[in-house]
Amino acid sequence: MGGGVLLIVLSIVIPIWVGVEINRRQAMTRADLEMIVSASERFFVEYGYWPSPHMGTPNDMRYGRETGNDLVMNALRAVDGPGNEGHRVNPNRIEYVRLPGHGRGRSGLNDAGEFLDPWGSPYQIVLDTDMNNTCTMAHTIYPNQVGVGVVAWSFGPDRRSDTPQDILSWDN
Ligand SMILES: [Ca+2]
Repeated sequence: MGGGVLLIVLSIVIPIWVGVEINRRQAMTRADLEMIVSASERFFVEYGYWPSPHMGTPNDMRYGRETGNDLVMNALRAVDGPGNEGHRVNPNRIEYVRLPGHGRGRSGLNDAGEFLDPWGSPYQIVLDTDMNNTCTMAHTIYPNQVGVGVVAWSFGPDRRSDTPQDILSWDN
């Protein structure tokens, strides 16, 4: 195959591959967001509170920004660690999620136990810690989410929040 032909073939194949890879990561992300929400809701059914050491905190807690999402994930994973020391938040030690380690192009846990999306950014999670049946959204363009106790989102391929590439657990 001549070099020119090879370049033409690559110029066609590489964009297709990039598109397939983005779709694959977005699908993985949507599944992760659904898992975070459904696991948190099952946790709530069991305990009557959200998987957080901050229940009672006004204005609701956001995880993945100033406070790591490992505090939520440790409770959901039944891990004795930050946020769930001595299994105090999940005393029945129910394992709501089981997650692999983070890898290139693959979501999972980093060494600190934070749940990262396929692009390496921590998932953002807001829990209704003041129990007023609304997730108050702080430091974001997104409006408060009424009638839900947990929302989550990913920064998406650009690794920045509040951009059109964000992937949301709710219908915006
Ligand atoms: Ca609230």
